[in-house]
Amino acid sequence: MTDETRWNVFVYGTLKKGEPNHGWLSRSENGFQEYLGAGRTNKSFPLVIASRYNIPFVLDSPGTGNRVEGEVYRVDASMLSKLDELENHPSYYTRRLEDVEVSGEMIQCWIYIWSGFKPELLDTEMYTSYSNMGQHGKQYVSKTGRSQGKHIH
Ligand code: PCA
Repeated sequence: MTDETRWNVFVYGTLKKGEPNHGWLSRSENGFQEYLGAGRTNKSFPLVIASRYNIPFVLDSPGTGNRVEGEVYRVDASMLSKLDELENHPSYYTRRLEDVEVSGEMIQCWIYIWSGFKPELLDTEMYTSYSNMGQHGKQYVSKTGRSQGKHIH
């Protein structure tokens, strides 16, 4: 029997269209996905670019920063577990439900958030929307482009 359960996921970083990990989300072997539209978190969060690999993170500090802009997808359980694999949930990012506004409606979506960050990160620049090729010049280093080990810190 096939699993018909569908989940909403809000992506704000490298998984968006045109960004370095979008291929992971659009690959049909990974599971089902359907684009629902542009979204914006209901709460504000710090969206920063950090670590030596220039990874975009929404930090677990609601009420700080901006309402973050991204994209909402409807995915199946298979795709959700593939996204967890990419994002190292639950050991690195944590996936949790947050309210996201899509076409004037508020819907609950999974979002990958970083809880274990150092407080100094709150002093770095906070963005509304992520683009790898943005003016910040902090280009993302893909997992395959990282020389040592499997850890992503
Ligand atoms: N990938 C996930 C979390 C941050 C990232 O680079 C996303 O795009 O939402």
